[in-house]
Amino acid sequence: MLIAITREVSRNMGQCELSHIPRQDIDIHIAGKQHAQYEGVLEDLGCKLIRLPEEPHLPDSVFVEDTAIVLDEVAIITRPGAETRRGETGSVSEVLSEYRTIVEIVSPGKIDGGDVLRMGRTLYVGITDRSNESGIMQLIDLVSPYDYEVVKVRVNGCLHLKSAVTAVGEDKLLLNRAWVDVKSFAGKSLIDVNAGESHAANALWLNGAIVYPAAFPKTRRCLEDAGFVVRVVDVSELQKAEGAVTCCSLLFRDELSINNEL
Ligand code: CIR
Repeated sequence: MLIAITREVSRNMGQCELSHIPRQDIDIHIAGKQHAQYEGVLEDLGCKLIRLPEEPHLPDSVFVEDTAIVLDEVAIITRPGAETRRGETGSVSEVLSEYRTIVEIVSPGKIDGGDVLRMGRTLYVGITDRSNESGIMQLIDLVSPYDYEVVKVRVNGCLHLKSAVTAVGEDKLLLNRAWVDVKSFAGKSLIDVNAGESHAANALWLNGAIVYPAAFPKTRRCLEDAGFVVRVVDVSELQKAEGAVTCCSLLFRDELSINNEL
């Protein structure tokens, strides 16, 4: 069983952080509906949802992915790169402490969960404006006792590593190679986004399906033609806040699933 932590859209999401896209009006009502549909798809795909209440004073708080890195053995509470987002971690830490031992990234380190891509026992970590050397060194110290390797990846032109590349299978990646150094992913099978859809690399691979934004039909067709099961969600209002599909949930296995596998 997978557990998904989500959080209701803040009514002030219009005041979100933006780094690489221009500000546009966000319809909060539509954003809330889109978010609810996204949650419905996660449930359809077998997740048990833990929905956190709205945090009106934290505009970006729907993007829970950035607040933690949850592994089978431990949960690492991040120190988000944007100061305005640091208040988001406490409530997530509280929930996660029921499921995992909690450890934390501390100042001067900063790291956003959107910069951490796990594939098996490898954690690829983006070097971005949101995640610095101190944060990454702390992460290495925290996860090496559990036998994870950390690979640093240069990212250019987008917010997070997972804006540029996400896993769509055990060793398959969907990526925009203009934004990420592909040499970091030697040995993996690579699927390129359509050249006209630069933001199309953020996909959520979940229980055999891919949760994927409606905004990228050409890349989606390419995934479907390659045999992937794609569950399309319209997240247009969340995209105006520079978010997409991985960022709206924190997914982790419950203890029973972990023990069954051992
Ligand atoms: C931010 O700039 O922090 C938010 N407006 C968007 C965060 C999206 N997070 C993610 O993709 N992991």
